[in-house]
Amino acid sequence: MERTYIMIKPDGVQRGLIGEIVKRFEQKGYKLVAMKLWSPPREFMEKHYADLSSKGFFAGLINYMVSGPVVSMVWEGANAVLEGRKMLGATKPSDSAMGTIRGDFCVEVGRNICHGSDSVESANAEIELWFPEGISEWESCESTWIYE
Ligand code: DAT
Ligand code: MG
Repeated sequence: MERTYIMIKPDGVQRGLIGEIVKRFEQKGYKLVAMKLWSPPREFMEKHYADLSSKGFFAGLINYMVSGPVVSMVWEGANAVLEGRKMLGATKPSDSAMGTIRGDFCVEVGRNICHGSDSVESANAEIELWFPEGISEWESCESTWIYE
């Protein structure tokens, strides 16, 4: 089973969208294996977005991402990385299909309410970065009704 790192950004938390976003991943059939609400320091967020450090929007992105607490989660399931990205929608909300989280709940790329790993490799690195304490292994009673 694949695991992906999904994060509700400060605007998603402030706008009361934690439950809605968690609900969508639960209802899809993915399993929550790690979750915390916290405010990581600026240097930590810069590490998370290190590959974007040369972009003109980097400073604004980091200011936004440390403007309040975020919800960090790991969701597990078949093709969780790619499917998770589909559920979030395109990076720019104006390109995000209706029915996706970004398509349904936000307007601007700089306030796009959620993050999802973009590959299995980056998911593994992000899970290690955000959950050095490890994740919870548990058996879901739904698994035989979700997978054949
Ligand atoms: P994604 O979050 O879909 O993986 P990304 O990794 O390319 O997209 O960028 C990370 C975040 O940076 C993105 O969610 C919002 C912000 N961002 C990306 N492109 C931007 C732009 N052109 N202007 C402002 N913010 C941008
Ligand atoms: Mg990205």
